[in-house]
Amino acid sequence: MTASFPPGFRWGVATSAFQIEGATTTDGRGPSIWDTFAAVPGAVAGGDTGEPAADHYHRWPADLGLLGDLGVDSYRFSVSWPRIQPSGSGRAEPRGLDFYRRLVEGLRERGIEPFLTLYHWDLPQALEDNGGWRSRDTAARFAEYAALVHERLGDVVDHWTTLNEPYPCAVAGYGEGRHAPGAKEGDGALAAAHHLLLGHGLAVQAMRARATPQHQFGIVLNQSPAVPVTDSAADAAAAARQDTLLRRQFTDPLFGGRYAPGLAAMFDGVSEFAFRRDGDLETIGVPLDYLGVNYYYRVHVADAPHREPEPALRTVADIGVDTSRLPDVPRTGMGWPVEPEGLTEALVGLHNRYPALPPLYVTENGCVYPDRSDFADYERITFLSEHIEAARTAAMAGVDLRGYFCWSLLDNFEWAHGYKHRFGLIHVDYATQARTPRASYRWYRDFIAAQRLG
Ligand code: IFM
Repeated sequence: MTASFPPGFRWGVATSAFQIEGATTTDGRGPSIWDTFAAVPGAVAGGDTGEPAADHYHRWPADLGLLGDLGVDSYRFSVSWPRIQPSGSGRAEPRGLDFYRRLVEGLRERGIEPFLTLYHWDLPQALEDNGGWRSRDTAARFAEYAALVHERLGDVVDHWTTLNEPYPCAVAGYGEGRHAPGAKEGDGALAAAHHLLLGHGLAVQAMRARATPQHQFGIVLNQSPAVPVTDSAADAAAAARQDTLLRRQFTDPLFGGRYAPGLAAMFDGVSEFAFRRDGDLETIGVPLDYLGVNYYYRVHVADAPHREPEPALRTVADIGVDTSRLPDVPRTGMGWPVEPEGLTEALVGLHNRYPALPPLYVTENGCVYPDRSDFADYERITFLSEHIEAARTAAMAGVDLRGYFCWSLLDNFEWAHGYKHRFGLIHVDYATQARTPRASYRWYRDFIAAQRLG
């Protein structure tokens, strides 16, 4: 691999609060929708919950040591909203803010740049009880919460990400019911997507009002380009619908100044989009300093009948596509097709589509494979090196790419899959909380060191 990333390119790893922290009732933390959802029998594999996760809430000093030894210059993590506002609004819980302050100060002592994400799916349950992201009020609450965190940490954090992946929040959470809060709706899920974007825009405005010049504001989107399984017009149209739902529903308002063309027609009879108000597009389209791209796989799409013929009864995920016909390529332990070229395609595609696109980071990329007893995860090393090469190809093609974050530092709670699937460069024994770096940890450490030598 040629060492030709731009000067100053950042190398990091990513985690999120609910997936690693545990300590779900400690220091005044309130319940989140994922605590509630995980308690529903059958919702999460193995009946797993946010306990113990990787007990990072107590073991963060040792985890900082592992980050330091890895040699990353940047660390992407999220703040747990229910630690800061246990019931979703009102004054901040100082113990929650103090935890993140200690973490960030520890990062800075090691010369690691904190990339803070405000929302990685753990909505305070109290807000869900008032409608959750279906409700416009949640967008306003999110901006208040963002301002509280920004006020307390603005002197030690420069990179502020509002949302991680609003697509699964809205579609898996409010449409398919696979994620918290477990709803299966049409209009409600489309409203959730809109209010997530609105909350993002309001939060950036609130933080920017008191920002210093070095503060950067961004959002993270998952990008899975849709590929039609044949060259038929019907499959091409199905792929376009898939891209509209997963990508353009978010990227067009954020970077194109408009709602995605085709979205309203796709959901004719499902939603009247009455939740859109004058001025929302301007708020959502607030200029950003960066866009984070999470890439894992492409979606292969065939045209198919709607599962529910009656539009008024359809969920948001029922868009007349079949995504089960996978290509004949290797798959990860989660069954996801390994297609590094999809990362190049995602980055170059964004660059070509949106002239006003801010600089990009790859903010998540990683994989799961069954472990060997010696944690020699050669498949992960191959996966990461091929995807880093795909990112480099995009940078060479003119994409303003500023960094790459591997998902994830530690094994963690993989949402509805529970603890079964392990994404970590570091193995976590959940019974003892012992950390064991995998071979990929050493590979990434050596790779980063080699990049610095040029
Ligand atoms: O674990 C998740 C993460 O929380 C969001 N992006 C995808 C990862 C792997 O599924």
